[in-house]
Amino acid sequence: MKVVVLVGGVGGARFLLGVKAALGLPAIGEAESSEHEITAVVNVGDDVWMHGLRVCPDLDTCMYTLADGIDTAKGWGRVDETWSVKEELAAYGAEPTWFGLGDRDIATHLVRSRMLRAGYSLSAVTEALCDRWRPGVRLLPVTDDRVETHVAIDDPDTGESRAVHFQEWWVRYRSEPEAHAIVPVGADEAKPTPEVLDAIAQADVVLLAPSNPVVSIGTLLAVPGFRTALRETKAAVVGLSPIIGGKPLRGMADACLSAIGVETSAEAVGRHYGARGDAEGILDGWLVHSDDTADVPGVKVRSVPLLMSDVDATAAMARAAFDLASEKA
Ligand code: FO1
Repeated sequence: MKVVVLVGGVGGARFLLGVKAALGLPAIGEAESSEHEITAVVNVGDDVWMHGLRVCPDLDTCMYTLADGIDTAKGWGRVDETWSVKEELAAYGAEPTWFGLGDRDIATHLVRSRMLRAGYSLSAVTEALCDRWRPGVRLLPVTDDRVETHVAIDDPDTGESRAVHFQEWWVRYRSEPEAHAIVPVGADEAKPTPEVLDAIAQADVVLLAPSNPVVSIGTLLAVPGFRTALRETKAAVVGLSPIIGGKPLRGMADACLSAIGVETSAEAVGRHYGARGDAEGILDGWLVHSDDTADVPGVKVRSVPLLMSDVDATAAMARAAFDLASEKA
């Protein structure tokens, strides 16, 4: 089976572990051979230049998580990490000091930045990095063009309104300042890569991971042509709600949803994505948590446990999504 999964960072990476397990593949690493193909289309809006290095948090979180290189406590960065370079940068007063780049993680950014400067696309860079890590899932950035999520806030120190990179809002300010607007800068001029469009067109099933509907899934949908590809594929498109019992499991989906005027509920997010039978919608099916209900016109809704407490629980979620997808046929 050809499965395409739309993902952001931590939640998306954890979900991919379950998708692999649901297909009988080892959650970590690469199987010798399999008749299944899993492709992750990954958000690039969190990507950022830091100290002259290109950091791609969602791509790296997926790569490290699927190859057991991740710091599972933090959900990002490398396990067994050291911070000598970070300490030296701070000693120089080199800003930003609020963004932690670990010594092992820096090697990834050095290889990526050198390849990007040599003219390689982000897709080619990601393929090269995955040649070492072998995540067992093909990781595709949604676009090779520059798309960066910026957030309009009132500066906590001066009160004046300004736009900050998503990482400053999320890491420096802990997403506390109200987000007046969240903008995927560059999306209008970006296009999905041919590999992404081909994967969606060839897919048997497309799943929306329980990632942030605004800054992760929303950024994918903001790339012109991506939404159309989802509406035109023969594959069934099934999403999993990131909102459980009226609140997000982790991260800041509620702060982001309020910024775009969407209520923080499984039903509201499902309606936000919309039914493929509608003018703009993308969903055939929508999985909500066992205690939630949702009426999403034109979309088949099922209630199943959506807590990714371990790989087996996540695999059960993926199987439920495959079952719902097969009902569409
Ligand atoms: N998150 C933090 O809360 N603090 C950090 O210092 C930090 C550094 C960092 C470095 C590399 C990387 O790939 C991710 C990093 N993150 C950090 C997480 C990152 O902000 C989020 O994982 C994503 O952008 C949201 O999914």
